[in-house]
Parts: sequence; structure tokens; C-alpha cells
Amino acid sequence: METLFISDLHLSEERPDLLAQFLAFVEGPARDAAALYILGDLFEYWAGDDDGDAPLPRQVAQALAAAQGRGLAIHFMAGNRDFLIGPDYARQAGMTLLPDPSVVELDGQRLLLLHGDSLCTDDVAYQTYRTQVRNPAYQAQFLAQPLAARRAFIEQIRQKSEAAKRDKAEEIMDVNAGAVADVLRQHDFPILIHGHTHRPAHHRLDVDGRTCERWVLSDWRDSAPYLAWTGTGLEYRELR
Ligand code: LP5
Ligand code: MN
Repeated sequence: METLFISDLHLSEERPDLLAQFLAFVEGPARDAAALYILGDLFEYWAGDDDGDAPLPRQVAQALAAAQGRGLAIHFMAGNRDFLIGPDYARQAGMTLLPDPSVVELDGQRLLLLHGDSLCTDDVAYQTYRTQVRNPAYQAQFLAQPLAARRAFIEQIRQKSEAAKRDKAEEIMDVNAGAVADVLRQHDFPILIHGHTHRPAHHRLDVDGRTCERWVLSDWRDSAPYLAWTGTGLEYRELR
């Protein structure tokens, strides 16, 4: 059976069309798969698991839990927008939380999975911000605030992030080649799969004389793309 990989759906109340595509994906291609890996940014943003009671997250959780009930193994790795998804929501959605990075083995092939933001080391301002918001003490302080205050704070971050991105060169927001080589070396040269950059491509690269592969997942802005492990290899597909 196949294993599917998706990321960067950025689901939000503003895009009911994307939610519909996601539900069609879960009811369609994911129905015949053994496992689904969601590699981050499933949601446009996540303010805490008490935000999961809103209609959209609830619909997503219901669809995923039903798929899990039919036998689909669902693994969720956090992205830079939904890293506050916790055990409560994961339980509701029938998914296990996967650390970033993680190595999984499918049919004897080792696959290294990341969201991808940790590889963007040239984006120094982002990495400084990331260190701060991934700090557990900082997160606990944030989560102790009322939901409305958290939403307002996130809105500020989003505006600052959008303004900051306008001033950044495109290359800065892509992965750093040295960071990619390091992570491949550290994990003994598996196939690398990640999202985040919204630059879908199958790269072949040389690291320490070894030919490696890097598969970049596509975002869901205009369509519903996914990557499939067929049992012998990977291939890009799209929901039709
Ligand atoms: O997501 P994308 O691709 O648009 O941009 C990312 C980086 N931006 C972000 C911010 C998110 O998009 C939006 C916020 C999500 C909120 C989640 C919950 C937050 C809870 C916080 C408390 C625990 O991730 C962007 C990268 C881009 O990817 C490409 O890699 O460039 O990074 C930035 O733009 C960051 C800026 O350069 C610097 C930081 C600006 C915000 C400062 C806010 C100050 C508050 C202090 C918080 C520590
Ligand atoms: Mn991302």
C-alpha cells in the first residue's frame, strides 16, 4: 500500500475551497493509502488547542479521525504556523505527533522528514524569531493568555512577517545548501522530504561523494498536490 505526504495547505475560514479539497483528498486518495504524513502548515495558523473547537479545525479533525478509524495511520509534524498543535487536538484528529526531523523507513528505504524552515539558515531574522517562539517557557506563557489576546498577537506577527518578507531576497527564503548537506550527513544519507519553501522540485545533489535526493512538497494555494511513496519510489500527484 502507498504512503502519502502533504504540507503547506494553510487551511483557513477564508478558503472554504481548500477545506473542500482537503476533505476530498482524505475521502479520495488517502482512502487507499496505508499512511499519511502531514509535514506542517496544515493550518494558516494555530493559537492553541482550545482554538480547535472552531468549525474548520473540528471538520478537519472529524475527517481525519474517520480516516484513522478506517485504518489510515496519520502522522503530523508541526510547521512554522501550526507548531502549537498539541496532544489534545492530535487525539481528536486521530493523528500522532512527529518530531522535526524524523526518519521513517518504508519498504527498506529511509526517508528523512522535515517541515523545512530549519533549513532556511540564511534567513537570520526568521531563525532568531524561531528560537524564541519554539522555547517551551515562552509558549507556556503565551498559551496562558486568553484566546482573543493570542489571536491578536498572532495577527501582529503575521503583519510583521509579511512586511519583513517583502524586504528579503528570494534566495534567503530558500534552504541553505550547507544545512541540507549537514542534515543528510547526520542521518546517514536518506531521501529528504520537506515543505515550507513552496518550491516543489525533485533535486539530486552530491554530499560527501554520495548522490542524495531532496523532494520539496508543494503548497495548496492553487491545487491539491501530494507526494506518494509507491513501494519502490516517490512520485508527485495531484487531486483531480
Ligand atoms: O509562513 P511564511 O512562509 O509566510 O513565513 C515564514 C516566516 N514567518 C513566520 C510567521 C508566520 O508566517 C505567521 C505567524 C504564525 C503564528 C504561529 C503562532 C505564534 C505563537 C507565538 C508564541 C509562542 O513564521 C518568515 C520567513 C518565511 O517563512 C520564509 O522562510 O521569512 O519569517 C519572518 O518573516 C520573520 C521575520 O523576519 C522576523 C520576525 C517578525 C515578527 C516579530 C514579532 C515580534 C514578537 C516576538 C515573538 C517572539
Ligand atoms: Mn511553513
